Amino acid sequence: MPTPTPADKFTFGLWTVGWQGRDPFGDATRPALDPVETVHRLAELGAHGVTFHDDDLIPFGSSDAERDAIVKRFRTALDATGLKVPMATTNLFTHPVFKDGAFTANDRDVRRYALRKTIRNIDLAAELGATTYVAWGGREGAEHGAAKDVRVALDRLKEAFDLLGEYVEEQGYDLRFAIEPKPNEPRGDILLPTVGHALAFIGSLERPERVGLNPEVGHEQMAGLNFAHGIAQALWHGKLFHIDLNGQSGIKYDQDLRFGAGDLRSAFWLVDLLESAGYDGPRHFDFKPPRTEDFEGVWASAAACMSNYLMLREKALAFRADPAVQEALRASRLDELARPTAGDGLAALLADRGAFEEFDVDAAAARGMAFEQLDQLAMEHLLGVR
Ligand SMILES: [Mn+2]
Repeated sequence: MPTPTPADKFTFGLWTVGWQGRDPFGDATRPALDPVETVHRLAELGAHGVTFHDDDLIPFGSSDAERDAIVKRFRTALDATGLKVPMATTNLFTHPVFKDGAFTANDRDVRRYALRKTIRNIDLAAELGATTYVAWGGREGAEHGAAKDVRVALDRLKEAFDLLGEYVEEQGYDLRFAIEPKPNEPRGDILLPTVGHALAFIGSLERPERVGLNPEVGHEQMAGLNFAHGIAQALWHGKLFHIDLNGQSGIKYDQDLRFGAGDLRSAFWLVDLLESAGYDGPRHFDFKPPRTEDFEGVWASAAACMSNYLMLREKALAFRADPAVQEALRASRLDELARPTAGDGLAALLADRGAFEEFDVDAAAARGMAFEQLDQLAMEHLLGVR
């Protein structure tokens, strides 16, 4: 079984392995984990880094003195293990004050508080060397109709990102924002529900170059979408700033399974895409070890996220290197897709009788695409029989 090393850039949120198993129907099944222990355990498992929401590290309501002591202890653990903090984010969803959202809450004072809470943690993120700041707006949404004017709420969301961008620029931080779309849960309907919605929104911001995406496997799959396709489009726009890897089985509640569990074929195509596209950012796991597990199960689950990625990487590389696959790709005419449709210009296209007047439509319609043979080769690689 492949063993992860920091060069693989695997990272975990404190809230992932630290999830206590509290769900809408049941209490916690595990005690709280000390973030310092998490740092040491992740380093032992071969991870590259750790990420956090402000409140994961510093309990909500801590005094300044408590906060300083916690950060100092955390830094000591990072220094001792060499673990990095490539990303941080803000908890704008747990406290009841955020029940109607944060940057888009109808209450203006809540919006101002949310911005200040975020800015406070941006300072800490920059201090710890993070270069990505994730924004998941889980409470930015609605369950009612007229109670949320979506166009006006989007004005406020744009205002928030413009102000945060201005702050980061003023401070001279090397920090970019990554928006994390999600269709629903906890709100009935969340703003910026998919990768596509978020991409369009980013284009309306004052500093679009500073804002990209942090797509999560399960979130797109909750909307019934093809995750690898969403990631491909994010890459095409130069907006894949970060990624949340986990597993999901179809359209249902947010499962946050370990990476590779859920839709295994989709995970294979995702790893194939990330590796062949040369994505060099963190491979960040945002999963929840099921509440059936004790701590032994938690660490087994974290290790499995990494080994599943590495096993799929081996399979994807072998798939691409297989001469039979290269031949099948040609038979499926991927090389032809890569050729411009009218590289010699519009006038030449209009003058080409072979393109229309003399085009044998029936012969073209009768050509098989050979996609099944190609896809079965992927299946054989994935199942380990090739
Ligand atoms: Mn999730």
